Amino acid sequence: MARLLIIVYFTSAFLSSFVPVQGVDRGNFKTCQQSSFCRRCRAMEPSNSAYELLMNTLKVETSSIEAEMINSRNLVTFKFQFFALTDGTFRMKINELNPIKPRFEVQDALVGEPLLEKLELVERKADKISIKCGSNIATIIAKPFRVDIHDENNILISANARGLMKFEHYRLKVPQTDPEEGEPDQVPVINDIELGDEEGAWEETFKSHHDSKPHGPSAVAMDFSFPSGESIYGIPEHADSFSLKSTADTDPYRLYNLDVFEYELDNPMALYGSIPLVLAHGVSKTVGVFWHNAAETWVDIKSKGEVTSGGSVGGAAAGMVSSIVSFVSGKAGSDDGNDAGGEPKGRPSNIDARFMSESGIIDVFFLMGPKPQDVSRQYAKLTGTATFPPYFAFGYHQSRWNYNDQDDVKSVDAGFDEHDIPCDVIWLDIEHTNGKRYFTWDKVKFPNPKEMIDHESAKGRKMVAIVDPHIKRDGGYFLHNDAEANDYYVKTKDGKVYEGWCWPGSSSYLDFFDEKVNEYYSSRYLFNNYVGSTEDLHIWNDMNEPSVFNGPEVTMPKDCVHAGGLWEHRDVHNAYALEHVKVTMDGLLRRTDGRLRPFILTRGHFAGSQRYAGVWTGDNAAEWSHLRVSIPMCLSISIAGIPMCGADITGFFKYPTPELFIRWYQAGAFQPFYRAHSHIDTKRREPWLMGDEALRLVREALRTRYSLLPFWYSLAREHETTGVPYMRPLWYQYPSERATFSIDNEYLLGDALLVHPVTEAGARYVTVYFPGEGKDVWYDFFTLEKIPGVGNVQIPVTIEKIPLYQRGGTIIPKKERIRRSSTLTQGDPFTLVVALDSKGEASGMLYLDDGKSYEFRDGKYIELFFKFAQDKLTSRVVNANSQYTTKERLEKVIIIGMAANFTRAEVESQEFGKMIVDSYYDDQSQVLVIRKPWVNIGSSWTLQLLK
Ligand code: NBV
Repeated sequence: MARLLIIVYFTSAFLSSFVPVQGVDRGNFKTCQQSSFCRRCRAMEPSNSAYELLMNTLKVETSSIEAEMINSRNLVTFKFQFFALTDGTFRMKINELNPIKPRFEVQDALVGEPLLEKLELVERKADKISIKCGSNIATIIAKPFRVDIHDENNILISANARGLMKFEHYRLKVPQTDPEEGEPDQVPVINDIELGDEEGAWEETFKSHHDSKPHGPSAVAMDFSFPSGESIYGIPEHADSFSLKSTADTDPYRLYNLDVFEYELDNPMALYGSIPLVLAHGVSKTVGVFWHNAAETWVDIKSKGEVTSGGSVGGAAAGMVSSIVSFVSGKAGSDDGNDAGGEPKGRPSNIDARFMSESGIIDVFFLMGPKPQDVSRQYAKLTGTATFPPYFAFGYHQSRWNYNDQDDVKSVDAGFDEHDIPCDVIWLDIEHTNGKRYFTWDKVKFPNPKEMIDHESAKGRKMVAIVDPHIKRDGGYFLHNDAEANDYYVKTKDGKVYEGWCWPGSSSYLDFFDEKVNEYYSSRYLFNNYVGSTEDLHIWNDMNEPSVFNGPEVTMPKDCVHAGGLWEHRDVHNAYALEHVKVTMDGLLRRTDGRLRPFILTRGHFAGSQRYAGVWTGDNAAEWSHLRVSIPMCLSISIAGIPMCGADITGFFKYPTPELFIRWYQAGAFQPFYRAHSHIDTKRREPWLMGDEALRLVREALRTRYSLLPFWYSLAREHETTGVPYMRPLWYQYPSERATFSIDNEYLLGDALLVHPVTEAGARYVTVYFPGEGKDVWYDFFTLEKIPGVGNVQIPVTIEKIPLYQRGGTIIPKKERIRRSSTLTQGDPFTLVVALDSKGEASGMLYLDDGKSYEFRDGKYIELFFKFAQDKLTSRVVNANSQYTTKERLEKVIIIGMAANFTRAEVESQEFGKMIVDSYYDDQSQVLVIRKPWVNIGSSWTLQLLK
C-alpha cells in the first residue's frame, strides 16, 4: 500500500511537470492555521507578557550582561544574555536555564564567533539597566521584559514592546492515566498553562503525514518594533513585492525551505530559501534584525501607520519616531488610550516584525545601521561576504533540462560561435547522470565527459553539472553502498534510515549535519573520484530544501533525526541546503588544493549561503509577471546578503513569446546571475531558434553584458570589502527619498547604473524614476544623452530599448571587444566611461586579478581608483604593494556631460612619460572621446585635457 501511494505521488509530481502551468496546489502546503505552533503564537494577546528578568541575578561582564528570566505564569526559568558586539551591534540570546535536552543552536550561518566590544554601564536600577556600545544605548527593562535600543534621541529597535515573546520549554509528555495501573510514573515537571490550544501541540497531522513530536511543543517568538522605520524589507524567499506588506489580513510570511511546484506570485508562502533578516528603513535610519534560527519560521509584519482597531490613520506625523521619554518611562505601547491587554487603539503603530519559530532558541542580532550600507556591513561581519566569484560567473550561462548528449552540447556550443554570441558556461541537468546517480555519467549519452569539457575549455568556456542531495537507493550505486555501510543517512525517529521518493525513485538523504558524512561527500569531488570531471566543471546543487516528493509539504518529516539523533530535522530544516553547499565548496576546493575558485549554484538557501554559492529563484514560468517578480525577489535576496542572484531567463515552465524572450534577455543582462534555463518538456529555445529579431536583440543584450564584465567584477570586489550587494534598491543610495521606498521595478547596480527593465508586453513607454531630487544628473547608457527631468519621467521604448542610465559622478570600466567567452577577453583593452556630475566631476574604481585563483589573497590583484576633476582624469593604484601585473591597456576614455571642447589630452605615465593624444568632441551630445591613451590600465597615470 505504502509503495502504491509512493508511486501515485511520484507519478503525479512527475506528470504534473508536463501539463500547462496551473498554479501552485495550495493544499500541499500549510497555512498558519494548519501549523500548530504558528496558530499558538498568533493567538497570543499583545501587552500581556509573562516574561520578567530576575534583576537580583543580573551579572554585568566586560562585554555582556547575563540574568535569569522567568515566565511568571508557569515559572519556567531561562538564561538571558545580551552582548555588545563590534560595529555598534548587539546580540540577545535566551535559552532555557535547565532544558531536559539541549536545544539546537544554529551552526554555520555565522562566519565565526562574533567579535565582542566593551560595554559601558550607563545606568543600573532595580527594574532596568542601560548599557552603551558605540553610539547606541540598550535599555533592558525587567518587567514585563523589554529591550529598547536607541541613539541619543530615538528608539531604533524595541524587542518585546508588544509583549508577544513566547518560549515554550521542553517538557515531558503527560502520560494517559490508566485507572487500572494507578498513578503514572512520569509527571510533567512544569504545568502547560502557556500552551493554550493543545490540539497539535504534542503531535500533528497534515494531510496523510503525522508528526510525532517526541519533544512536544517548543516554539519561540519575539516581536520587534522599529519606531524610525517607514518601510520594511528582507526575509526572502518570497515571490512578492520588495517592500514587505502588512500581514494583518493574510498569513504571516513563511520561512521554510520548500520545493513549491509552480509557485504563485504576490503571496507570503514559503519558497526554496529562508533568510531570517529584516531591514527597517526610514528617512534617517536603517536598522536590521537577524533572527538566528533555522527552524520553520513565520513572520508577521505590521506596517507603519496601520491602525490597530477603531479610528483612522492619523497622518504621517502620528506614526513617526517614538520619543525616548515614553519608552524609557516604560509606557511604550500602553500610553495613548491603550486598553490593558491590547494594542494601542485607533493609533497608527510602528513598523513591527514578529518572528515565530517552531524550535531552537531565541538568538537575535540587532544591526544598528544607521545607513543601509552599514547594515550590510554589519550583517556581512556576522554571516560573511559572498565567495569571490570567478570572472566567468558573471558571463552568460546556457542551461536546459536537459542537453541530450555530448553531441547536443557541442552543437549548442557551436551555435553560439556561428551566431556570434558570447557564452561562458553550458549546464547539464539530471539526465546527464547514469539514472540520477550523481557523480556518474550516462554512459551512452555522455561517454566521454572529459573530452566534452575540454572542448569547452579550449574556447575559454566552462561546464556546470548538477549534484542533488538525494541518493538513489540502489545496491549497484557506490554512494548508496558507502552511505549504508558507514551510516551517512538521515534517520527516522525510530532510528531507521529515512527513505523518501525523489527523481531517482526511492532515495535516502545524506546527513550534512554529521562531520564524517561531510568528509566523505566532499571527497567525492576529487578528480579521481568524480571521474570525467575537470577543473572546468562547476556544480549546481538543486533540490536541497530538501525536496522529497512523498514527504510532508514535499520535504523531509520534521521528526527525522540528524547527527546520530542529536537534532531533529525540525530544528535544522532551513539550514540543510546551507550545509549541502558548504560541503560542496569544501569538495571543490579540495580538488585543486584550494587553488581555484569554484562556482556553485544552489536552490535552497539560508543565512550564510553566500559564502559558498549563488542562488536562482527556482522554477518560474515564461510569463510577464514572473519576469517582473524576478526584480523584487533578487533585490530581497541581495539585501539579505546573497549578491549573486538570478532568475531562469525566459522562464522555466511554459514557452515565451518572442517579445517576452527578448525582454527577459534584456532584463537578465543586468541581474547578477545570467542563466537561461528551461523545462525538459518545453520546446528548445537557444537564442537562434526564436527568429531573426530575437537573435539580433539577444546578441546585443549579451554583448552589452559582456562589455560591462569589468564593472561587475569590480562590484564583486566592493562587496568583498564592504558587504554591499551588487544589485541595490534605490533607497539604498537615496535613503531619505521617500518616493523610492516602494519602488521594485527598477534598481541600481553599484552606485552607478540605474536599471528599469521593460517588463510589460507591448510597452511603448516606461515610467522611470530618476532619483536624486534634481541633485544628480542621469545619462542614457546607450545614447549618452542627459535625461531632462527628475523623478518620474516617461521614456518611450521600442523593442530595441533597454532603459539603462549612468549616474553623473561615476566612472565605469568596460571592455568592448567581442569575444566568444569572458576568458578570451583577457588581454583586451579597456574603455572608461566618465559621466560628469553637475560640478564636472566623477569617480570610480576597477578591480583586476587573474579571475580564477585565490592568489588575490596574497596581494595578486590591482585595485584602481579613478577621479575626474578640473579637466583631469587620474588613476591611482590603491594597493601600492600589488603583486599582480597586467598587460592590458586603456584604449578609450569617453567623457559624457562635457560642456567644453578639448582637442587633445596630455597623458602622463611612468612607462611613457608625457604623451599627447587626440580627442574628439561632439557639442550636440556633449561627449568627448579620447582615443588610445594606451597607458597600462593597472598603473597610476594622469590624463589632462587640453584646449
Ligand atoms: O533537475 C530538474 C529540475 C531543474 O531543471 C530545475 O531548475 C530545478 O529547479 N529540478 C528543479 C527538478 C524538477 C523540476 C520540476
